[in-house]
Amino acid sequence: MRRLVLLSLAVLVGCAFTPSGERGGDDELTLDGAVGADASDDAVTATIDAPACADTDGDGLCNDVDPWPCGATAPTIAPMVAAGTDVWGQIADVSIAGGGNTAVVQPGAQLSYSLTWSLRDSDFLCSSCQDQIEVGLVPGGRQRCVYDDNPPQNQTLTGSTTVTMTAPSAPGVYALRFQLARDFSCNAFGRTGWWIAEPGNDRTFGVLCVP
Ligand SMILES: [Ca+2]
Ligand SMILES: [Ca+2]
Repeated sequence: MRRLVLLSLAVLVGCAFTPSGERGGDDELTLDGAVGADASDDAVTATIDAPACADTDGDGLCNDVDPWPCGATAPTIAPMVAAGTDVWGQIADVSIAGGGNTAVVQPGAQLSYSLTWSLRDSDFLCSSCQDQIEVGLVPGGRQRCVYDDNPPQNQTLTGSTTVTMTAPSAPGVYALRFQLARDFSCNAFGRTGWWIAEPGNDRTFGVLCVP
């Protein structure tokens, strides 16, 4: 029993070992119970050199075991993000590649994210206006509209959609954001960028880390 416990401890120490450089060069692990027939001659001392590894964000965790290789930890993104008054929109239930609203994606990888959108147009001055909910990356640009129609007046519409995309090729942190638009259509007059201006951080519904 003692041998099992000590071995488990050794494994734990091994897992927690982080070659950050903070602990200097060599680290010593004492593996009791690793060899020998009885506890008295079990003790061996193994010296382990810190393995070289890529640690892009310098937090002491190698990239291949770092759950968020773009900083200490993934940012916390609100599960529902809303904007607007006369034309109100909301994005919720965001799942990137089957996970939550933050994800590590490899450069240039194909991925998809799903979301639930809601929209209410209570602007009585323009009952014939078309509305759009645009989504895209900042930095990176608009991807598409998840809503593009003239909604019934002052009713909350809701729908779900999945957006497929190619991850950026350059390492970095990219925000998924939405913009409310009132163009004639999503691509009126060949427009492919954001309506009026790139949306700010208050319209972030997801974050991608490209290591
Ligand atoms: Ca790291
Ligand atoms: Ca990290």
